[in-house]
Amino acid sequence: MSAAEERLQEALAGFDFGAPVAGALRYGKGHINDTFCVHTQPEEGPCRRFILQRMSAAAFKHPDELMENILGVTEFLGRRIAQDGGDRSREALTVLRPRNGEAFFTDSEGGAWRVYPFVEHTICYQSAESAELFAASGRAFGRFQQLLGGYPAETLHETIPNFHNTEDRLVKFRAALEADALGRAKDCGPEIQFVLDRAADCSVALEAMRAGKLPLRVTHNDTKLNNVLMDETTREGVCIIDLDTVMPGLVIYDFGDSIRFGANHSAEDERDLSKVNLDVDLFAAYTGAFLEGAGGALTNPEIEYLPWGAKLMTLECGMRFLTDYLEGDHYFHTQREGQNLDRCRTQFKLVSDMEAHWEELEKIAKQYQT
Ligand code: ADP
Ligand code: GN1
Ligand code: MG
Repeated sequence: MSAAEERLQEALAGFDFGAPVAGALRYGKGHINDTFCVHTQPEEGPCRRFILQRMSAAAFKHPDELMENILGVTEFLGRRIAQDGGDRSREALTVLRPRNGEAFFTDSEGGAWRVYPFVEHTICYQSAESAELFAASGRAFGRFQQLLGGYPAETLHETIPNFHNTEDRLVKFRAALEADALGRAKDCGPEIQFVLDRAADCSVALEAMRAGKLPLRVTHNDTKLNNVLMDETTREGVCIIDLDTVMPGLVIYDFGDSIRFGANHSAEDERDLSKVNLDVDLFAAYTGAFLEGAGGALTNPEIEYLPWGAKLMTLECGMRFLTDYLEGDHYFHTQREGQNLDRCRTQFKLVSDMEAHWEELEKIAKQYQT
């Protein structure tokens, strides 16, 4: 048995799944955590599934603080959903504590593991198959924003410091470029120049925040389409997942990250850049639905800055992929060489498209200002 398999077996033994475990298979397309789907085999009744995750040690330095956030947020969401007459076990994640009663299980090498019951009868999409589906995801993320409106932000730990601080991401990019530890900078001259040409953009949202135009709220911060589970029948959003980065942030980050990932028809690591194009109709569909889901929570300046949220999240994500490429792919999971550089290129293609369609994007957002 490999060391990784041994740690997995330790983690499985650390939880009571209510029935014997029939197997645990790698699951999902997340870039950060190691995710497994656990199948149980009860003597009677149907098999139940669980999501078992080893939290990324590269991303999260304090799993105790991370899980404190998640326990607080899932409990809060569960209560709000139940008050609204919803099904909290389906519409919010539930943490299954390990046998020792703590918030997560620690294996013999210090790996931190957690378990959620699998939210059944849902689909996790990797791309928006239709404007309706993308709009449904927008409604769900907007509602999430509204539900967390009253959450005590001061109790949240910053699980990744400066997560969407684009100025700080630029500083980190410059440091990686300066170090050029693997001699890879020579392969990405145009991408490096793309960032340097947009250094001033990195301050736009932060300047607006410092000027008091954009308020800090409790935000999700990782609103890709594959972080919301959709009902397999109605195709409406059921449950927002991947709560690792719920922290104070700007609402335009949540809007923007969804656009970055979902408002186009190609994979994030597509190599043929002619296939990577911003779909303005998807942008428009998401905008209306997100604002509807948020139920009037956004102020006029927040609505005005939505296109900036899209551009900045895309630029920042491209910069993060490029930084990881320059540093040797330590942060994002990769399945092939050069994948982080390919991902960076798709992001920059989308940024260029957003710049080309800027007036249209501003016009769409403006319609919703009161
Ligand atoms: P990562 O941070 O690596 O993206 P996620 O928490 O997003 O990890 O989980 C990875 C994938 O696992 C998701 O995209 C989704 O497909 C699946 N998943 C996670 N939690 C659940 C759950 N409770 N029920 C069903 N599927 C889930
Ligand atoms: C990661 O965890 P996942 O795969 O949902 C990353 C996001 C990036 C995204 C790019 C904690 O999201 O910030 O935007 O990859 N999550 C973290 O696809 O860094
Ligand atoms: Mg995820």
